[in-house]
Amino acid sequence: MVTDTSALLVIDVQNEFCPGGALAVHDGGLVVPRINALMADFAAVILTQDWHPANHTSFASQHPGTDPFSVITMPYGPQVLWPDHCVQGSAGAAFHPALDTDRADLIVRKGFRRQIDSYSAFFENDHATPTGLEGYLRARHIDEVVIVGLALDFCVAFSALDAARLGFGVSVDARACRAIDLDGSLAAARAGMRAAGVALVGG
Ligand code: VGL
Ligand code: ZN
Repeated sequence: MVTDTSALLVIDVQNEFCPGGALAVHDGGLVVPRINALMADFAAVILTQDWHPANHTSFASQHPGTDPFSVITMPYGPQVLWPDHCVQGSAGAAFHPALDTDRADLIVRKGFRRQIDSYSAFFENDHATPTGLEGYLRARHIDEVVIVGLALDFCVAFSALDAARLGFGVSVDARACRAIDLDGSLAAARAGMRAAGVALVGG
C-alpha cells in the first residue's frame, strides 16, 4: 500500500549489476522501467549505491589463492568473495543510465569501509554499524518501505530483513528485482524474508 509515510527504497541499480558489468545479474537492467514508474507513487524515493574502495576486503583479488564466489570467515561472520565491483568513481559504480535519479531525495552509499562489506541499506554486515538511513526515515516519519532493485538475494534481502527488524512495514516488489542466485541463495532469501514478515509482491 502506498501512503504519505511510504518510501521507495531502490537498491544498487548500478551498471556493475547489469549485463556487461563485473557482477552482472541476469536481466538486471530490465528492472529500470518498472522502478522509474513506481517512483511517482511515493512520498520519498531513496537510492543506494554500492561504493567500495579498490582494495575492499570483499574482493577475491585481495585474498591471494581464493576464487570469486568462495566464502571466507571475517571477524563479523561469513563473507562471500566477489569479483572487483563498484569501485568508487568507476563506470561500474554509476547508476544505470536509464534510472531516473533526479527523483531521488537521498542517495545512501555503502560498503565504503575497506574492512567490512555492507549489503543492507541500514547496517553493514556486522548487523550493527548503521548507515544512517534509519534515522533519516524516522525524521521524515516514514513507517513503511517498498524495496526494489539488485540483487534480490543479497542487498535487497538484507535491507528488507533489517527494515523489518527495525519495525518498518516492509514489502519487496519482486517484479522490480533480479537475483544472483548463488548456491540456493534466492530460495533462502525468500524464505527468510517471509519468516520475518516481509510481504513479497509479484513472485
Ligand atoms: C551486492 C554483492 C556484492 C548487491 C553488492 O547489490 O546485491 N551483491 N555487493
Ligand atoms: Zn559490493
